Amino acid sequence: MQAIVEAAKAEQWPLQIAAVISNRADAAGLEYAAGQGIPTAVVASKEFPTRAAFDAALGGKIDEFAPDLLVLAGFMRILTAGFVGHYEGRMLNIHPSLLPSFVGLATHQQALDAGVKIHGVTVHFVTAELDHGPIVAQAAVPVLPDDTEHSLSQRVLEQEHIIYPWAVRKFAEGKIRLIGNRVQISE
Ligand code: NHR
Repeated sequence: MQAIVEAAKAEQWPLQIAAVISNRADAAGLEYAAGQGIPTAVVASKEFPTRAAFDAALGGKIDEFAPDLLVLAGFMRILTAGFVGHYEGRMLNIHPSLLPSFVGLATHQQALDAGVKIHGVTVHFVTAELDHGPIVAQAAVPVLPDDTEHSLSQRVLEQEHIIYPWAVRKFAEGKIRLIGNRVQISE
């Protein structure tokens, strides 16, 4: 999230960051965003009895800001199909693996356990099926012999900070087209 906000400022993107919203009051990104003059909000997931109730409250809060694009950045709650449908074609996520490999959590450990020589990161549209939406951008990194989960995750994170801002900018510029399951991006 911070990398996106910094790139938007430095490169003077044609957009406004409408708000930064978290399901946890202690998320570090809230303080950063507030310091940048960005509106913030918390919808505390632990205060809701069901996923559907949380998603309804979250959606209500997001819609107050009427965003054109919703960007998941470190958001760790699986979203219901109803929520996802409401933002179809206008919600992005970044997932730390080369999808469709290694969905879910602990992706760097999954890559080490599988013994792959190349790992990476994927920006994708969010659909109801976890980590399966249309792929917008990917970046690959080598897996080195002495890698640990930490060293590998740091190498991937460097790429995350490049491709996520790039993808958001392309969306804001109207240069991303969804054709079925495929994403077309123009220069
Ligand atoms: N929701 C839908 N419907 N589809 C996707 O593709 C989603 C999504 C919600 C979040 C981000 C994803 C990631 O890239 C994401 C993609 C959390 C979990 C998870 O298991 C899985 C994938 C992602 C984020 N969450 C647990 C849950 O029960 C909680 C885990 C925790 O709190 O640590 O929600 O990583």
